[in-house]
Amino acid sequence: MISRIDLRGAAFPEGGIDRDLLPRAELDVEAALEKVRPICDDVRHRGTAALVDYARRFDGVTIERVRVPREALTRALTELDPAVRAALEESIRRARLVHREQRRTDHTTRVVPGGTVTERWVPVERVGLYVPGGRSVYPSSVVMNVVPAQEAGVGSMAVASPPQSEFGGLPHPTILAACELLGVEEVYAAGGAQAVAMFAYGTEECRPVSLVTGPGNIYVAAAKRLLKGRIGIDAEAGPTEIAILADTTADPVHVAADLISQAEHDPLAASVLVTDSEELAAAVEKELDAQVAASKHAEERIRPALAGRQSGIVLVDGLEQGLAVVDAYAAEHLEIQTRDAAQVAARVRNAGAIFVGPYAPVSLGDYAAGSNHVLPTGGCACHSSGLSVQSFLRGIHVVDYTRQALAEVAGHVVTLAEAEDLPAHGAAVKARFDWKVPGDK
Ligand code: HSO
Ligand code: ZN
Repeated sequence: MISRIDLRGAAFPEGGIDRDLLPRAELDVEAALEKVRPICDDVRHRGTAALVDYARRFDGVTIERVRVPREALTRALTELDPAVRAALEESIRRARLVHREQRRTDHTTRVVPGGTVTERWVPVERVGLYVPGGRSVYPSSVVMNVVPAQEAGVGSMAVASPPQSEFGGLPHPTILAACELLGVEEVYAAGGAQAVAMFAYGTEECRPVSLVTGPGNIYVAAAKRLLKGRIGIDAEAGPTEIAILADTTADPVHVAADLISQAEHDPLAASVLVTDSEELAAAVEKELDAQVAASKHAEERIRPALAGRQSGIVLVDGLEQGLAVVDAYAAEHLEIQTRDAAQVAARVRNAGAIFVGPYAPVSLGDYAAGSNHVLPTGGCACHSSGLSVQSFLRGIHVVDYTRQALAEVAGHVVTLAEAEDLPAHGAAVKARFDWKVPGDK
């Protein structure tokens, strides 16, 4: 069901191994761009009327307005299963603990006497959070987007999630309940590219936002790419990924269960085991057969995900090569199930999140570790981080110099301005000293 890639005996060059040797899904966001462009333009020009039309066409619902009424939010929370409410509350509590500590404090550097630069952290004024609602309905993703935004101090936020015919054209009730629990009152029944366009351009009902975060399908990713610049975006989330670096100390039952857990998301999800143990590989293959057969989403998602070319068991010669492979892969989620797992984890350079040892499965992080589950996919973990308070802040440099402090460095500014053939830059400094640079004869 899962293929093997045998890298034993392969040369591992100094600069890291060739990523093309490793399994990975390809997502053609470029191709979706042409499809979403007219949709985004339409929302820009016709606003709510366009969103209502797309709700009919793509979601099969007839709605008159896109904004979810207040009563629907309160009702959803009242009707929420108490066990789900308790679990969401605990998830929120833990996420708050972690994200609160990420808050940045302003810092002032005294560069010279009379010359300071302060880095002032300012939250984005208004953000739009997209919550998917097709194959996946993830109230946990509401938590993972809203909590960091709130902890950053974002003053205004709106959530959009696709209208569901089953629920009278409203987003899924668990999504609404999670919004209510978090105190988010502005919720829209809009999905796909059109929801991103609503956030970017604004409509009669929804004020435009400055930043859009949250995962979504390929059309959401394409709309984010198209509208980036007008709005800020987080990453373009691709299908979920789990990589597990494991040795003979790992329990094949756990390894198989964890590989399956993320394969459950999507037929394009990636599950990758990297091990130096042929014995573990064989035991995991056997376990996969047994556990997949007993899984609810086996046929439509898990089997295709595990059998796809994005998944595989990578055999390596030892831990060093294993580390080289997981660094080259840069997984969204990386589990370390080896001897001295914490020490091994400390050596990893590239991963969205690292899960250490036998009692930190990715599912824990998905719901209730306190960490964020919106993480870089597709190898982007080598240059980007997951969602955090930082994603919702901007650092503004505030430059404050006295006359004397400017005088001290004026000559250097003028010299550099001349070196760049930008004499007006130098003139702006000279004008403050009667056109004579301090220190000149
Ligand atoms: N593993 C997903 C997040 C998620 N899992 C939501 C369950 N619900 C991407 O990190
Ligand atoms: Zn998950």
